[in-house]
Amino acid sequence: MTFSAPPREPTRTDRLLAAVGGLLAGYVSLAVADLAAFWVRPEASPVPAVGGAVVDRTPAAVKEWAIRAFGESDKAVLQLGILLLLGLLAAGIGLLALRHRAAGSAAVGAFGLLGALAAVTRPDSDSALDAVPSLVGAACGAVLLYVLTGRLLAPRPGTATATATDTVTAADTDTATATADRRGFLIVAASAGLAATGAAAIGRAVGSPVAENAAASRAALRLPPPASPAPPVPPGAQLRVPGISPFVTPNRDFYRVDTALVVPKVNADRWRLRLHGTGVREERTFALAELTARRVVERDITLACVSNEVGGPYVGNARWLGVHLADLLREAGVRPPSEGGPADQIVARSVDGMTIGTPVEAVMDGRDALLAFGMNGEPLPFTHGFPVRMIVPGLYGYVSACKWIASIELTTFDAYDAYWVPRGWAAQAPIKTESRIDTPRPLARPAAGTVMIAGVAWAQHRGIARVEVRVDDGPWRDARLAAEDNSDTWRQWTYPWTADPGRHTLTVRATDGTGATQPEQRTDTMPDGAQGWHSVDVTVGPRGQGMRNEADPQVRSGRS
Ligand SMILES: Nc1nc2c(c(=O)[nH]1)N[C@H]1C(S)=C(S)[C@@H](COP(=O)(O)O)O[C@H]1N2
Ligand SMILES: [Mo]
Repeated sequence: MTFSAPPREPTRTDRLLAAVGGLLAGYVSLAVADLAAFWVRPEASPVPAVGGAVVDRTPAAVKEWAIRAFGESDKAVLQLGILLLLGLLAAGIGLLALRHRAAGSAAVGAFGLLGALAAVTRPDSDSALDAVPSLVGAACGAVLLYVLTGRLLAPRPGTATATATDTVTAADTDTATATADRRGFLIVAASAGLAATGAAAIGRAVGSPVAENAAASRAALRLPPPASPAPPVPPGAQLRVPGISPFVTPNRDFYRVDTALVVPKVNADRWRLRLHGTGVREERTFALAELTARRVVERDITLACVSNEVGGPYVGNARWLGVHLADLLREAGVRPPSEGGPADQIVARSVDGMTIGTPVEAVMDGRDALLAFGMNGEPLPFTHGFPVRMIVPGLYGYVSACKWIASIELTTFDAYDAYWVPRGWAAQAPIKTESRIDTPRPLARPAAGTVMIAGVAWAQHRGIARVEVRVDDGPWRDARLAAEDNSDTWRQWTYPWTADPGRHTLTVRATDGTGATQPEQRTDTMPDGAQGWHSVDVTVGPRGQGMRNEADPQVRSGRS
């Protein structure tokens, strides 16, 4: 009697099944890990953890390319890329397991370790527990692969029988064995796949308890009435022109730019803000209720991203509710450099480890630099930094607008480079004077006659003094400016154009409150923000033909 099977050459079907087994082991690993992460911390799930590590190590040029190529889907594309790569590796591991059963499982384990390492070395990881999802997932995957490969390599009972009785032909044995082994494989594979999918579905339906608590804390937050309300938006600030960006960007349409692959869901009840560093008399920690109990101010402020190309969508205007950061700093004994203070940089750290450096001078020079908890009448959405974020009028978001803020450290620009600085972006970045044509949209085909050219212009904290429009190489003509809300907000503008049939290039430029005009020269977004005139090419059809300008809204609300 022989009990061990003679080694046999795997058939093509064996290899195919082995690759499927590898894929399935990978799938089960990720599904189990993701489920485990619900209880530990959603961010500790392997794909976002590895993705976050990739994001942090991505050269700025690649990040710029990704934003340009994929826009706000860049994160989805990254995670899809990771999944595809993992899929290939998993299939390869399946084939490896066919040759060396234990090696296959060890390889799954190695990936688990890699995921665990990525999770615990994320800047927001504060506990070794973050390793658990990847490890548990990989353990399940490794066992499954071992069992599945066992089915494929199973000793051929037929061979043993044949040796003992010598009555079945080789061909019969092979067929019988193959069928039996593969049936076992398929049964195990299907059960494991179904179990993992079912568990993942139940997990999704129940939701992460971590996120649930955060959502409950947000729902329970009552925004305090402002002691200093924002003046009502002047009626003339919002023009009635189809296709123009609305003066106030609704929260759901507000652009989102951050490095977070999983939106941090912070429980406001447990949230604390730590204030410390050079020149702080006594380190302090604030709970949300301590902030909302202070003198609350409400302000309209337009936020812009340094990654916004000329004519791009990463700019939006909202009504923020919060407290003046300068007051907190003064109470803590902080003086700006102009008063002899030792710190010239505020480094804000978020719960997900982002660091954002802001000049102390700008925060304390009297502008409405806010620790904001309200956005357009509701608590900050999770995507926009709940429970508290910074907003500093006049500075690009990456040097001012820290979301999910956890601490504020007073330091110097010499002593510390915030996240984007070693990645090639400027340490100091005031928002550049810019204007954008919202309508007509590029390549529109309006009918000849009066075409309303309209858009927005912004030069936060300097204000917009003038907007001019040029058709082809004609003279610059003054656009009509909408009423100004305040110098920290963008301004709508319109220009009724008497359009003749043919191809035309429309160009806009703005002049800010200091008298500086947006230059023609295009600059790159890197290192400190794109600038240059925005142009749109249109083809005007004969009167009464072609699409009407009004039917052609371009940038509806600050995003493409
Ligand atoms: N924690 C955190 N805060 C952040 C960022 C980030 O990646 N992480 N991105 C900054 C950048 S680059 C910009 S432009 C603004 C965008 O804010 P929004 O997503 O609310 O529009 O947030 C800033 N605050
Ligand atoms: Mo940004």
